[in-house]
Amino acid sequence: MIEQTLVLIKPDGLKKSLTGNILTRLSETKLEIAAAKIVRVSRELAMEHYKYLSDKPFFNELIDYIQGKYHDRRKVMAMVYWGENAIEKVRGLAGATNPEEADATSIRGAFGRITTGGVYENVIHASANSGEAEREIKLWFQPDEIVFEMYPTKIIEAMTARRVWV
Ligand code: IDP
Ligand code: MG
Repeated sequence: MIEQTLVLIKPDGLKKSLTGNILTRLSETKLEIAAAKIVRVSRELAMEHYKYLSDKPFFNELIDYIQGKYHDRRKVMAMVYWGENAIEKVRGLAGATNPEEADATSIRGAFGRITTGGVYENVIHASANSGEAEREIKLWFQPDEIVFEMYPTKIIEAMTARRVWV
């Protein structure tokens, strides 16, 4: 099945200079990159992305982590990968959520760690299923930032203030 999935290189992945390594691993899947950007993660975006974990004891630390507060890198790299079984392929490369339990050859197993504060710093995010992928891709990307039409869109006429180059 042709699918799309959201991939984030988390702040620890950026800080550890793993971007090239991760892109190389992902390129071996033969999936296509349909969108990519560097994002400064607002608290609102972080909380919306992880809203299903809001009742967990580690939620506040998780929000600080994805915002880059532990890595003085206030950014993540966000990408959409597209192709046959994209969700399962990327989850397989990423490895288990707990980096100590993840297969040692997976990205999380090789490069992740659990901090003394109990945060799973696991380097990469990958959508868990097609419903989550749709929710996450629509949260992180606007339709015009993605090279394929993955989900239905509509055109609205709007006069809104926006920043332009001077
Ligand atoms: P996933 O990233 O493998 O889909 P989720 O359960 O969706 O796992 O959790 C989102 C993120 O929250 C994880 O990637 C990890 O950074 C963090 N996390 C999940 N469970 C725990 C935990 O038990 N302790 C600390 N952090 C956790
Ligand atoms: Mg998840």
